Amino acid sequence: MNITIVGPGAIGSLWAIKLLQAGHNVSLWSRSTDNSIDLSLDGQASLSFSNNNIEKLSASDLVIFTVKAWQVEQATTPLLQYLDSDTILMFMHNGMGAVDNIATQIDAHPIVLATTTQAAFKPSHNNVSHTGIGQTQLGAFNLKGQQCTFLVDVLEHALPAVSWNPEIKTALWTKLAINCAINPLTGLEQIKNGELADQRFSEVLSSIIKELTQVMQAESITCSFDELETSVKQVIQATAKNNSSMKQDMFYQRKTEINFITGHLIKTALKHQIEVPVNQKLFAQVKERENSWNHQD
Ligand code: KPL
Repeated sequence: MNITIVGPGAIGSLWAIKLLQAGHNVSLWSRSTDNSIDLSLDGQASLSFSNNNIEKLSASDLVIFTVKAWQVEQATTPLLQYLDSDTILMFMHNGMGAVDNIATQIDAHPIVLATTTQAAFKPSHNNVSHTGIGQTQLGAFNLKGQQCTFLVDVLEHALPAVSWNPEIKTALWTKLAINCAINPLTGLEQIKNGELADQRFSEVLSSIIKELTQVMQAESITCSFDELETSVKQVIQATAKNNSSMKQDMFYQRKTEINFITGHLIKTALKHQIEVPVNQKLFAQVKERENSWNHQD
C-alpha cells in the first residue's frame, strides 16, 4: 500500500519503519522542511523516507495521523485538498473528541480510529526506541470506515498485535480513563507512573475512577468501578518506570493533551449532568500550569 504518516513523533516513526519493513511504500508528512528524513529503530541501519511530498501524499491509500489530539485539526485540514475521497484516514492519539471536531470536513473518507499500547521513545530526531510491546485496536468512525477491517492484516503483519474492535468507543474510553487517572497526577507531581501505586495516591485515584465510571456508564459503556480500577492499577504497574506523556509535556513546558483527556471527560459529564469535582480540579491545575507558560488556546 501507499501510506503516509502525518506526525512522525515516536509512535508515528515506529509505524513508519515497521510498515516500510513490511514492504509498503511509506512517506512522511511533518513540520520539518527537509524533503527526506532518515530514521533508525533501536540502533539498526537508518531508513530513508521522503517528507512532505505532495505526489506521494496524493497517491496514498492510507494516511495515518499520529499527531497529538490538539494538532489533529491543523494537521488534517490543509491536506484534504490533495486526497481522493477513497483515501482512508486513520487517527491514532491519546484522548477523545479531536476527530469529532472535524467530522463534517472529512466524512467523505473512510475513517478509522486506532488506540495503541505500543510504547516508543525518540531520544533524538532520527532515532526511535521501541520501549514497550503492546496492542493496537482499530475501529470504524463512520460507515465507510466499516469497510476497512482488512487494515488489521496490513498492520498486524508490520507490528502485531492488531485487532478490529466493533466497539472502538469502549476501547477509546478505557484508554481515556487510564490517561485521566495517570497523566494529570504524574504531570503535576512530576513523578514516574509507578509512584502512583503509593498509598498517598489511593484516595484521589479512587475518586477519579468513581467519577469516570459514572460518566462512562452514562455513555452506555459497559464498565464497573472494579474493572476500571484493575485496568488502571495494571497499567501503573506495567509502565512503572515510564514517564507519562503529560509528565514529559509539562517538564518541557509544552502544550498538554489535557483538553482531550480530562477535558473530554468533563464535557461528557456536563452533557449528562454528572458532577466530576476531582477531575475538574486536576483539569484546572494542569490548565493553570499551562497558562503560566503562555500556551493559551
Ligand atoms: O498513555 C500513556 C501516556 O503516558 O500518555 C500511559 C498509558 C499513561 C503510559 O505512560
